Amino acid sequence: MTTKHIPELISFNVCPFVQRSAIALIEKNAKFTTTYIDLKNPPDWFADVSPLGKVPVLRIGDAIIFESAVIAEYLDERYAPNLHPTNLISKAHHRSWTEFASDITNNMFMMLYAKTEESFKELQSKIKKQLHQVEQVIDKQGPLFAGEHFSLVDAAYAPVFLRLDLVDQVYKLNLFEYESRLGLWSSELLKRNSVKASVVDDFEEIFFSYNKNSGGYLAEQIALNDQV
Ligand SMILES: N[C@@H](CCC(=O)N[C@@H](CS)C(=O)NCC(=O)O)C(=O)O
Repeated sequence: MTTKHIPELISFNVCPFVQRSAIALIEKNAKFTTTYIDLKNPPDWFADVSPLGKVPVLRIGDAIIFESAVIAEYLDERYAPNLHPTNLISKAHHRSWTEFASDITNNMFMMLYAKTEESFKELQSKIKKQLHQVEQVIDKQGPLFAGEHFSLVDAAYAPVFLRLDLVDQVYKLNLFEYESRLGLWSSELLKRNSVKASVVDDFEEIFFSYNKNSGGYLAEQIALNDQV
């Protein structure tokens, strides 16, 4: 194992889990390269570097690190500044709520591509409830999860807020009020340089094009709104 190599982030351009890794790398001002693959048609070498067949993967020389939470921990240990609190309980608390972000991310993914109105609405209310749960534990003043300092848990929620915000511009999800504490957190994350720089320039276009091609309930609603 060596750390002299520049990390290579193996990515899929709309993946929220990859975005977490990119945000952490950028926050840490680390040099890295990004290799994009098409998950629907992955290159032959992908199976050799991704035991679970998923992105993100971080390749450092011959070493392979997979799972976004593990990548985040590695980056935090390797590069300053520290994006975890030092207090052990606070650190574990951040990790727990990062796990929670993974559940929201998966529900969001299923909502974006849900085939029926019923499943879409079910997931929409599940996410609304989950966001309300997070709102109970975030720092009261903000603007970020733990107050003023950016942490890895912020990197896990930013991809969720980014996608919900894009959808909200064309189809009102009504998941939280923009004037609420969650709204403040979301807008703070969305204007952050690391978050903006963590996705490809044409992210919005690509994101909506995947959604449109899914033929799901949301795509149908967006198309209907377009006709109005
Ligand atoms: N638990 C994984 C989830 C990563 C994940 O689900 N990535 C998706 C793309 S956003 C993927 O690679 N899916 C391919 C598949 O499941 O076959 C992590 O946190 O890294």
